[in-house]
Amino acid sequence: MTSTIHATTPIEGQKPGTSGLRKKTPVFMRPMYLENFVQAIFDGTGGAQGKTYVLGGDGRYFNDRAAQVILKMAAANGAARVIVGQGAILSTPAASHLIRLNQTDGGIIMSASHNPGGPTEDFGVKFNMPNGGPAPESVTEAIYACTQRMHEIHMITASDIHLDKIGRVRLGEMIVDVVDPVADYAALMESLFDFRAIRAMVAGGFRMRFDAMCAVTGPYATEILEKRLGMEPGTVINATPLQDFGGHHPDPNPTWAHVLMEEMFTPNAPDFGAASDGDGDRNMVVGRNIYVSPSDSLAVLAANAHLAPAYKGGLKGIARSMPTSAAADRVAKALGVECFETPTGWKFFGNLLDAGRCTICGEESFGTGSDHVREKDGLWAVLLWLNILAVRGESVAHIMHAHWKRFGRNYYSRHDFEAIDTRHADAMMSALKASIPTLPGTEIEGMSIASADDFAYHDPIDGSVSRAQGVRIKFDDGSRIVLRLSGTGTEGATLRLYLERYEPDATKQDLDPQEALGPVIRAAHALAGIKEQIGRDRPNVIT
Ligand code: G16
Repeated sequence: MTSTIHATTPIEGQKPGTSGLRKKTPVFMRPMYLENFVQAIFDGTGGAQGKTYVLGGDGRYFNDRAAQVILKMAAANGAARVIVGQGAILSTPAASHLIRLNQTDGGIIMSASHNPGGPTEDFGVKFNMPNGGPAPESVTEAIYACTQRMHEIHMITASDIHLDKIGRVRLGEMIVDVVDPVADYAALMESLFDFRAIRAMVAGGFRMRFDAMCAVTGPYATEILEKRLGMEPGTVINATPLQDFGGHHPDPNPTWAHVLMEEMFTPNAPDFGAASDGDGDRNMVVGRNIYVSPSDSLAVLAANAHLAPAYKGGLKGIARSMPTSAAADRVAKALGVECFETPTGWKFFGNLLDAGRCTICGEESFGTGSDHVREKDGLWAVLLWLNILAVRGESVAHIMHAHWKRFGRNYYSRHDFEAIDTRHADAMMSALKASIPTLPGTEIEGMSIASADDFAYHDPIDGSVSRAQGVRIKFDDGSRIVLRLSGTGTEGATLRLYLERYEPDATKQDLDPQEALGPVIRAAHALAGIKEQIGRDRPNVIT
């Protein structure tokens, strides 16, 4: 077995986005593309010499081959040990947990998350820090800088390792521990929640449907929901992870998880439904005849978290991404705890969690999590919901209506315009940003603009500043419009338009959100000139 230095040249465009580097799979499979980026991860984080890493991915096409390359590169770069999920599989939250549990020097996660997988779809790689969380901007910038001056990569010449067999093997000098991807994670979940109360609810006839969308969560959900909580076999559908996710778009939202949505709105629907994404960090929650928006889910989880053993002492604080609705802020106020507004991207929660300033975090993009790991965690959110349902003994619909009655309802929706021309998207955002100073005081759709800005985040822990995180337009009645371009797409640009309106009157809280948001939607289109700028007036995904 020899360690070889391979000459290479910088490859353009290896700048990590909202969550690591995501590209079309054929791009990742080009000669040296993966290798350059992985070498940049090692170089940009002080080298791999003597370090221990976690490695796993969501099982999408190219996951297995990429894992072999990464292992051989880790060995050549001097890593002491890599802990790999069996079959090179780990959900993102499970990887985060393993990094923390084993106190490793970080981990490499192979995933393009909610993006489709397959030979012509998407692939991704990201680095997580020793705290288990996604690398912050300072580190992704350092990695990117390394990609720009990359001239050699290190990789040993060796046969592939059998990653299907649990146990310890050696790759050159490096130890490779192939571990059960589910066991430690399932044990963690059992330590956080009242499984006995949930089992009793299940024994009493409670029914659930979990759509794993042929992605990584299948084995985790089957083990926890069916085996440990006693739900009937078949509760988890699309439970076998497939390289192309069975053609599904593994993004748990009403558009892509429509099969689950349809079932939950039938007369004989289960009591509770949920779906998760490609790598298991996102979740969608739906009750019988009621969809729970991610922003509302965060607020309800925060308001009721004390019902679960792990959070019975209360929350230290709540954090949400800026485009997420202010529903959680109202809960934080009622609980008398701090509330933080961060840019989009789970990496921004890491400092707050590490500093003990917040316990629960969430995003409108179907992400919720807590300080148990440093990633959002789809199954965690589902289990906290189940714990709350078991203790309260009420339906999802009842809990939602009671929540709105107490706190008011933040009607909320996100409109996505996907795969638009990047130049048009950039031009639209530039024009909108240029108009910011003129917006306050403007009357539109019977509302008056109170303030407008391009969101900048000042991290209260390390003092770093992240600018240009999205245009916020706030109205004097509490309504809000946010516009930003996605940092996770791989095709053209995706415009995300986030819409919010607050309704304190309990007699007006049952409207269809699109109807309730009508004036806000019209105002957004007029202010940003969406049709004129990008040539589209209808979103292709509404969440
Ligand atoms: C990632 C990030 C999230 C972010 C989401 C959408 O999620 O971890 O924090 O909210 O992307 O980002 P964007 O609006 O830039 O597309 P995931 O599940 O894709 O890893």
